[in-house]
Amino acid sequence: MKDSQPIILIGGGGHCKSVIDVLEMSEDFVIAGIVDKAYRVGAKVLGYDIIASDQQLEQVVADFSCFLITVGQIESSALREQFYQQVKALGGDLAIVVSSLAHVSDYAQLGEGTIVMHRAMVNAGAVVGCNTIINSQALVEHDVWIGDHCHMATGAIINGDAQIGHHTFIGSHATILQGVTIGENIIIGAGAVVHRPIDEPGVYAGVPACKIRDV
Ligand code: JB2
Repeated sequence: MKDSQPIILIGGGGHCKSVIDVLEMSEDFVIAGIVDKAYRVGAKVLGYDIIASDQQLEQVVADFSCFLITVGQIESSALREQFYQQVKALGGDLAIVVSSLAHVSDYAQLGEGTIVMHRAMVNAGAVVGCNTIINSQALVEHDVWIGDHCHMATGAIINGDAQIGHHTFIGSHATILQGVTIGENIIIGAGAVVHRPIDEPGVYAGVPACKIRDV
């Protein structure tokens, strides 16, 4: 039997619950505790203890080596990125987690701190950056490039050769057509269809997707 590595989760809300479910099905990790806001220390998430607050992170990184940022990301990636940078600066390692129900091609690459959740697929030639969420049932097709601190929400479809810049969020069931490039700091609303390149930061929605506001 192979050894499971203790892992600390940072952020104990809804996304953390989904991550716990992924980790419990993995033989690679055992959940050692959760870090959340100070007032939540002592509470539990799905039976796992919130063992420390952000203020105690330095000590937690001294005691453990492997981490995953489990604060979610609906619009801004700022909090996820802040914790990612903090853990790295303190010398911690960010895990790469792939659900046993997901498929990641042997010809794809995932960056540190990235999770591929249940029933998601990352196909051949795809490159996914660091601290990115490929959420349940998302599809990342062949040769797609996705940057750091992104979130492909549940059921999002990123077709072949598309590119997604850093800090960009693709909403649930949005579709990015083949070869389309989306820049940094862009939010694509749920169900949108993007058929042309987008480079100006902002929130885009609809079919075809149009800008509806600034971020
Ligand atoms: O400053 C913070 C902080 N602010 C919020 N420090 C720490 N350590 N944790 C913080 N949090 C924690 O993030 C909250 O205490 C809470 O545990 C969590 C936010 O929980 P919530 O359930 O509101 O959202 P989420 O970020 O876990 O999940 C969102 O994103 C997912 C991808 C949700 O909208 C989910 O539905 C979605 N699937």
